[in-house]
Amino acid sequence: MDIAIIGLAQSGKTTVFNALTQGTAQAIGSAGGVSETHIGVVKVPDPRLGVMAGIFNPKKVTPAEIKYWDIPGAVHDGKSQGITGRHRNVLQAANAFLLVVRAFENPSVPHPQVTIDPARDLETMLSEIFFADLEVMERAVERLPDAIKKAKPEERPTATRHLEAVQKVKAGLEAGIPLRQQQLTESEYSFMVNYQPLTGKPVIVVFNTDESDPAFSPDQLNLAASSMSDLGFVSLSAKLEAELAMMPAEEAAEFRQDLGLGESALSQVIRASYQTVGLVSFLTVGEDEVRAWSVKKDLPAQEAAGAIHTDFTRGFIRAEVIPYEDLARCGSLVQGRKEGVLRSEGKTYPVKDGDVIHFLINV
Ligand SMILES: Nc1nc2c(ncn2[C@@H]2O[C@H](COP(=O)(O)OP(=O)(O)O)[C@@H](O)[C@H]2O)c(=O)[nH]1
Ligand SMILES: [Mg+2]
Repeated sequence: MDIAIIGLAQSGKTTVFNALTQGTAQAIGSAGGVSETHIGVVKVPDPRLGVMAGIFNPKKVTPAEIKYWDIPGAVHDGKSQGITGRHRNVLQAANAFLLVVRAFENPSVPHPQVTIDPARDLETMLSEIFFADLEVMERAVERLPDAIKKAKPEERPTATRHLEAVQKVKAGLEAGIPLRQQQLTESEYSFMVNYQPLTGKPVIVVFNTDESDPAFSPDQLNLAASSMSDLGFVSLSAKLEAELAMMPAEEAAEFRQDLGLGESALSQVIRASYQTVGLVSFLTVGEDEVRAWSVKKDLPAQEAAGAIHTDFTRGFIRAEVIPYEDLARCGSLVQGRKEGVLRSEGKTYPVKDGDVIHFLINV
């Protein structure tokens, strides 16, 4: 799972990244800084792993991972960073976006649009994503009729369907509907894979609030647009969270209690990411390794096997599945089989959160 962090200049993207990854990436507060793209791997906390480790006593315990990408902006000119131009490939490859919106006051960090206005900034960023897709669709609509003319007769029907799919998506975008909310047939959708439209990706919005106003809530903003109905929302003070993330865990917990802060930025963002993207974790267990894997909810077992190794999809025979609670109660796979809670499932079995799965593979 790759999540790209986007947002206006000085919204706190790098600070959020640091809060999530306990990283030391430099947050550039003054104009003119150019830095590298930062990639941070975050381990998804999962208490079920500890319980499984108690049963299997494995050599290794490996949590699921989410990769966060912090994309720098070369210019601090008030434009969004990275939507267009050289970082587009990173955005297209991402599974979701973490959109940082500035809600903090900080006179020493000038806002590119001068005033602090989270609703405006959120809309600015969402429309940039829209326009990036529209531009791609418009170019395709101009180019494709020519391609149809030049196509061999037997390729013409496909090329025509391609154009129709692009026109449909373009019309949807013009009506303000992001791709992820458009109703496409499987065939129409397959043409979109070439374009990797950005509005097809889930968006988790992080309101970067003021340290002095941790109670900030997006409810106070007017975010009624239906194009926003499927966004995830998190509010946190990135600066404070980044500082806490650098402290020893015990000390951070004490501060958190004193300040009346709830969940850490990391667990808030991970939970929102799982919810918004529709992820679940399944587990694999054994004496070598107990491990969690994140996949889309209800993904067919055959495809879920591909999360472990791409060859596993091709060689899939069946999956032996036992829900985590049952295995924790039974204390062993053998006992689970005896009690009939360890089941054998086929290719299309939709994977659920907490399934402990053993894939039988023909390699
Ligand atoms: N007061 C305050 N300052 C912040 C907060 N988040 C970021 N900043 C400051 O804003 C400046 C820009 O942050 P940075 O993470 O580099 O923004 P980016 O351009 O979006 O990557 C830095 O000086 C940060 O210290 C916050 O929650 N509160
Ligand atoms: Mg930055």
